[in-house]
Amino acid sequence: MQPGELLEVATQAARAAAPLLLERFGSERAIATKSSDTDLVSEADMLAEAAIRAVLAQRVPDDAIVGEEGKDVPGTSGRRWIVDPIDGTVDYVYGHPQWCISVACEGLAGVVFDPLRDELFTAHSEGPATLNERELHGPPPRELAHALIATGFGYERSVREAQVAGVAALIPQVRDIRRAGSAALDLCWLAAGRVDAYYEHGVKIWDTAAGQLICERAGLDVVRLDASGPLPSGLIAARAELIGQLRAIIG
Ligand code: LIP
Repeated sequence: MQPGELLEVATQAARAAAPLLLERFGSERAIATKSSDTDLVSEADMLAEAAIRAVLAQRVPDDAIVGEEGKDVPGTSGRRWIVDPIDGTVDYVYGHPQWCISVACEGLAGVVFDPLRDELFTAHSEGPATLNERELHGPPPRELAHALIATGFGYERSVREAQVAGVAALIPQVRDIRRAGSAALDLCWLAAGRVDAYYEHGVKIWDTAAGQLICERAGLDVVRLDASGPLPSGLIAARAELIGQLRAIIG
């Protein structure tokens, strides 16, 4: 399959989960917690991932699947799908309108679908990043002091305590920060120029796989942040000239 065909599969899979998520949004309750008592999972997460997996099983049955809520599926094709049925689960459960569906064929195609706004962010390895078929090229050049920075915080107290130092050092030196609650949306909003940079320690591959490709195809740099003490590894994404300045501040 060519990257463009894989993108069509990713789009079909992401859209398959949207109706049930929209129907349950605003009345959903968490059914369990995971890494900490604030890391929620809902029945909607489980149902949405099942809908996505059903499309992948039918369209690309020989491919591997890694999903936030389900068991890994080994494959024989060499391709691996990375699925987050609701990125922004806490937002979703609270009725906070900032969540999305993220489906990636690792390194080849990625879709982030925001059903509330009907915004479909896409990219494949041989084409542009797009929002509802309009090409994306990231934010314009801006100096750090005028930059709007998206970030997020971990579910574990020890990680959050370590993240405070970085964000405290950052806030006086930039325009402002934004904490949307969804890494996938943060990355896509960066590709769309709605923020100037995004960084976060502790994000998982299913949070970022699609959004990272969309940022890269929009011409942005996406760089790994190494683990440091209690801070787990993560990533930073921005125009190249901002990456070094931000890393010097957040450590
Ligand atoms: C979320 C990430 C977000 C992070 C949240 C959470 P989830 O993923 O997308 O960037 O700050 O703590 O991890 O759990 O909603 O799929």
